Amino acid sequence: MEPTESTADEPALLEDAPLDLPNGTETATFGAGCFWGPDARFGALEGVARTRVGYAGGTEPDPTYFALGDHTEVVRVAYDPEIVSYEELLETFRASHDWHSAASKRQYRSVVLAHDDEQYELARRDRDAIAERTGRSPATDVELLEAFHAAEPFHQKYELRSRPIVGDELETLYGEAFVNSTVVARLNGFAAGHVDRSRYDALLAALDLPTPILAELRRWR
Ligand code: MHO
Repeated sequence: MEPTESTADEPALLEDAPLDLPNGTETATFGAGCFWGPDARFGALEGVARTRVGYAGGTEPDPTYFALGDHTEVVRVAYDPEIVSYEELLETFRASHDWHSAASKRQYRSVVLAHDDEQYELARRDRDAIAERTGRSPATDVELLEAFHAAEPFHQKYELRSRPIVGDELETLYGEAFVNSTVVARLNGFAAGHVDRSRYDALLAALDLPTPILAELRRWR
């Protein structure tokens, strides 16, 4: 993609969506039921730079929402480990879904897809610790990630996208940047009720968006 030239009255959001994330950014992948929910939960977290929903954990080479094969709905999270740890992401993962009941379908199973041996060990340990603490055995699978297949644009940042006015306008304004932006991830989290008011106010104060969109975003608080 060509870099977009910036003009004085252009909203700040585009600059917030660099194609390459800084060195040291790490990635984590979780399946926690319908991916719309965890997309918003993780997007709200300080230290999370980007979220994307998709399909993983199966063998079908080219899954789509309507031809999922044996894959599971997952969210992929790019994060700065200096701000948020993998253990903290595991807590958010637990809080995002009912991890003690087996899911109705493989599409919605509880799964940690580790990107390396360290994540794998941490996720296994977390599962054992939670079993010990609660006396209930988690339905969570812990596996190594093989491939992530991005879901259709319609599913990305779904909570925000489905808000009247704002979702459509932001998506039209930002195109690709809508999915990649950290700010859009936070707004998606706010749309689902996961960002508190003072953080939301600080976020809005820093945004240089067209007035009608900002006015609508302010109405949500
Ligand atoms: N219950 C949701 C699931 C969608 S999710 C992307 C629905 O069909 O409305 O699996």
